[in-house]
Amino acid sequence: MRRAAPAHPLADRTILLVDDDPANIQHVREGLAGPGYRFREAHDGTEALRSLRESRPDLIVMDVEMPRLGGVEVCRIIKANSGEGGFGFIPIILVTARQAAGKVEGLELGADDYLVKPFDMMELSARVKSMLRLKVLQDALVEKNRELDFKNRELDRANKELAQKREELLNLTRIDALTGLYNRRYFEERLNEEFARSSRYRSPLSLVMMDIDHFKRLNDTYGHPFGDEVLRSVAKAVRGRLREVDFVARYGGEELIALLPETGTKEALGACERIREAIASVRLEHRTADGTRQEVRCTASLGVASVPDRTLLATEDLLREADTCLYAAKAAGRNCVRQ
Ligand code: GH3
Ligand code: MG
Ligand code: MG
Ligand code: MG
Ligand code: MG
Repeated sequence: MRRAAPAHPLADRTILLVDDDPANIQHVREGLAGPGYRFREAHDGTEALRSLRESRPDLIVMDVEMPRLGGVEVCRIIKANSGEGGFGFIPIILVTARQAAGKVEGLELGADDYLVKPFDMMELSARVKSMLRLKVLQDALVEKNRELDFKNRELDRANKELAQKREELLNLTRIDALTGLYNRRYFEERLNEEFARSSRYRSPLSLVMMDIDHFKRLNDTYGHPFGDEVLRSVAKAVRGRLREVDFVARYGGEELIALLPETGTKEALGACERIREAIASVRLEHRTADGTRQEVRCTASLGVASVPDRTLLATEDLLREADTCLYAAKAAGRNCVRQ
């Protein structure tokens, strides 16, 4: 619901009148009665500060000479607390019986305007209007800034979400859907990087190729979906046997491949033996339609090649050598490692 616009653009604005003499306050109230301002009153500096803590006026017209806490001191306190979380911007018109010398002091302390008693009511009225116009502009600026801050925060949040989504999407293009391992394409990217790093620093790097033994037979006996299940379990067993820094991918149908950085021939052979054992320890249960249960196991053959090696100068050499070793493992009777 839209509020009816006030009759005067500055009506509805609140002015805090601070003076230890009630007659002065009354005089100013009457003089400013025209546009429909709201008034609040305080009779010394302490009361003025208390009133400010309760709610913010749009303007303060304040006497300088007051008992206990004078107008100049109150002005200093308000202006020192005008930042975020403080009083904000409240224009202050100081009124004093002093001679014009005090004017400079008051303005330097941050009073926005200054009048010397006895003053012309028309002049006070004009200065009040000018100060309130300033305050209206300032309020609009503060509001705009707040909106911009809010929009910026929303943009930041949206950007972060987008970056995360992009990362997730990118990851999806690297993952093999069946096994959850990385796919061949991403493996090749990583192989190129790791091979280049290993060549540059002459650090050891091993590549393992694994192929499940007689997988065709397993598929034929228990069905393709069960074969998929076996493949998932083997992938999990291999991943679980390797270090965080090792990189495992599905290279083809039932062929997995692993990259072991900082791993030479001896350690690679050990790692392959552990992988071979882990795969041979996988136990799956197959159920036929009539409810018969059967324990199914499988084995795999592994071929491993390592650099530095004088004959392996490119990633293709390393891949070919590991494949040759895998073939040798198959020829040697399967469920074994060849290097
Ligand atoms: P070996 O490797 O010991 O020589 O015998 P093998 O029976 O495993 O022979 P090969 O590696 O040539 O055959 C791979 C089989 O794996 C053929 C194919 O039907 C099956 N296969 C490939 N990808 C998948 C898959 O995603 N799911 C299932 N269930 N089977 C697959
Ligand atoms: Mg006074
Ligand atoms: Mg195969
Ligand atoms: Mg084969
Ligand atoms: Mg096979």
